[in-house]
Amino acid sequence: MLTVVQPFREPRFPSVILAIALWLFSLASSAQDVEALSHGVVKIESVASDGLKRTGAGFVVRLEGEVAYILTAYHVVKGDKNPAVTFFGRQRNPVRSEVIENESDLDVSLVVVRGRASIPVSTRSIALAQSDDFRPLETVVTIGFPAFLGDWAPSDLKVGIKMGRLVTFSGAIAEGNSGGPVIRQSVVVAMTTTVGGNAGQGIRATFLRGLASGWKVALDDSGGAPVVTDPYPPGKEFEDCSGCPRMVVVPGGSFVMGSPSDEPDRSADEGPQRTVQVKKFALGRTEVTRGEFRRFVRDTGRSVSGCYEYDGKEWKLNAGKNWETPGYEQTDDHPAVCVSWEDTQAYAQWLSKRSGETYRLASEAEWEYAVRAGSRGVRYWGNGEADTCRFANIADQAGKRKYNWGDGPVGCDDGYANTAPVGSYRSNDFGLYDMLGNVWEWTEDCWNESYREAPTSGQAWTSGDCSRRVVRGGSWVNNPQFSRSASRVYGVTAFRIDYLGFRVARTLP
Ligand SMILES: [Ca+2]
Ligand SMILES: [Ca+2]
Repeated sequence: MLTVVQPFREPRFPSVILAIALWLFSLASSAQDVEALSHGVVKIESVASDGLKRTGAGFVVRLEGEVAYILTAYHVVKGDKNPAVTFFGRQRNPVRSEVIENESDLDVSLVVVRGRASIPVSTRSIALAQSDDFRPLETVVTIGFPAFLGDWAPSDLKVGIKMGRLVTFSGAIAEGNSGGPVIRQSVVVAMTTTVGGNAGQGIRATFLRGLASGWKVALDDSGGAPVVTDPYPPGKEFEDCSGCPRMVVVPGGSFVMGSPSDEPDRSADEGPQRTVQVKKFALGRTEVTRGEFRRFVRDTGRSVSGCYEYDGKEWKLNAGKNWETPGYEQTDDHPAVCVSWEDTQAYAQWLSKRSGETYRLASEAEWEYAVRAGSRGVRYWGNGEADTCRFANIADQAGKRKYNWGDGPVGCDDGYANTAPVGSYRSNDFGLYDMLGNVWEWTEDCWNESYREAPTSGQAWTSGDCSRRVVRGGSWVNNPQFSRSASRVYGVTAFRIDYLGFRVARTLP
């Protein structure tokens, strides 16, 4: 599964050019936080009265209530009172803006976008520098829309000379960079006006400040710190380090945990139902994969061997089996199995150290809140079993063919008798994959026979039988009764078996 790395769009360009863009991205991002800055850069598309279309850049200098104030080059918006503005993260959703001030001699315009729905919550402003203390040959970065590099493409520039209000620079820039910010240490030092060849010039920020003041725009001067709002909006996906599991931000909320007494196939330990509050947190988009787990084993030298292996009828402890050789075919995109609860704790510790963030298992309450994703029924795709093969890898006709199972498996066929690559089925409404099915997942909680006296805070329940921990979601070998949002079983903490894995959670600030 490939994920397109922001800020690049679908590769509409030859791969060599994309590779250059990625190289530039890595260069630029090594010096400044390009992704964070991109939230302050907009794409501007205008159509002049003669029908001429232009694409350029602009940047947000003030966010005030439901209004974003954007500086751009006059020649980018010339002849169009209402150019289209696209914010970062809303690539398919340009909004209408209004040009409210022009300074044609200096090639600067002020554009506003109004309305809460038009401005993404992650938008930030970028501060304008208060002095010109950049030097010739210093490396700065610009973010723009040159046709050959793509959207929100960062380019490193070298500062040239200062001439009056202007400054020159050299680097890979083109028409789509016009109006874009030239940034040093997260602060705008100039706005690009003209470009040509591998060079350009721009208006220094100190003069832009004078213009803004004349236009009565009170600049957001936070010294370059983002004016944002929330770095972890619900639904955001992120990775804290290369090779770290991809995470999804799960919104906070409250929900009814457990199953009602009339739910088919339920067991008594799924009650009594109670309302639980869950704070916003991040949860692995998928189960931890074999490839991700290998990194941890290689790095720590941890011995993870001995596993209960399925022979088609029952499970037998096989000292020679482990997460790399569970007894059936897997690739590195399949979920790691033969992993004990103790292994998951070591993995989370290792990941926390590597990323500097707090990784752990989800509490059982967080896990059930996440699997439901707002749904109240038996499963996140509904109450019945009919759609199972589109949403979850459980015991089905594929497994029945391989193992000659009797009645019990679901009637559909998903093509996987054992584990499937993570993310092969549809997600739930929180964007989480394989919450039901594929492999069972360890949670943090100690085992208790019912929810009587269970916490309602969303925290893990750390009393009860802590030699056993709660396991959730069912797996490739289990019949539909276990692929229910409320279904819960347990595992002894040292237990390793070929249908049991995990996903990690992360505490958010
Ligand atoms: Ca299956
Ligand atoms: Ca699962």
